[in-house]
Amino acid sequence: MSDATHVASGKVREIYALDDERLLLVASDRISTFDVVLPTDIPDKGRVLTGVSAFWFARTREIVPNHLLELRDDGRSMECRRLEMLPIECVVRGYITGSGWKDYQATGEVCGHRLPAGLVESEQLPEPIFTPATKAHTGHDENITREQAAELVGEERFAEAERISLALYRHGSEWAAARGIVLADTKFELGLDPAGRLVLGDEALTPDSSRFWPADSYAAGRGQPSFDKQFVRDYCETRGWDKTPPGPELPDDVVEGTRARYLEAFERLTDIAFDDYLADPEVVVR
Ligand code: Q0Z
Repeated sequence: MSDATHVASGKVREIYALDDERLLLVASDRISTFDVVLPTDIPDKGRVLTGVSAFWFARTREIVPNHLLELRDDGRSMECRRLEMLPIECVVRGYITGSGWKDYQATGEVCGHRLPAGLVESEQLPEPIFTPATKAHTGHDENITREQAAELVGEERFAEAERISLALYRHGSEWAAARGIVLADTKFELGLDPAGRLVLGDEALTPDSSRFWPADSYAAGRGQPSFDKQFVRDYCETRGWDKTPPGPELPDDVVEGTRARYLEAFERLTDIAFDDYLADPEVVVR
């Protein structure tokens, strides 16, 4: 870490430059809810997210190459190839929720996809849809139409990004469904390598980049509990917090319950014991 230069901070992650070609992505144990980072960490959350991402990178290489070079022994950092990131977020939705549900209620469409009439909140879509968004530097990503996205990256890139994103979502959602987890939607970040080929970057199919719902309590027609963050949200609601910073400190039982949910997500998705990951992070890429 000593010769790495800090280059960017996300809400819960940091990026350092290792050299001209390589970045170090470090996932902290910070947690955000209602868009605010809370003052209390969830121990091992960063390791769960890094391990889950690395797991998917190893298992989706036939769909698309990815930026992962090496998983570090700390289990929370990965060395990556530096890419030229596309200026769009590649979102795929299999269920109608979040901003997609808002847009559908207002217009009957999401990102230019006309959807069947009469859908209810959280309903599964007839088929997954690619719903690109712009990267907003402040506030929220904004959904854009396929035409707007194609203008930003070019028609051919757009078509390729859509095909890759849908293939990744189909793979991930089938794998997760077989393990009792509904992958409602997810966001990918694609970039170009020096040869101009599309490469999967950032994190992939993690609880922070996706909505995971427990399949056993899923029912259309209402909002769904989050697999990982529901204890935190419920606690914040009982506190009557106005959702502006600073957020509340979390009591030990909420921290422990949330940590257990992250570990459960890791183990259900990977079929690997989390202790085995801590002992040797490379187990997820073998
Ligand atoms: C990812 C982000 C994070 C803050 C830039 N392989 C790559 N090449 C070039 N750029 C990126 C990547 Cl992953 C890149 N982000 C998102 C991640 C903290 C922002 F850990 N920004």
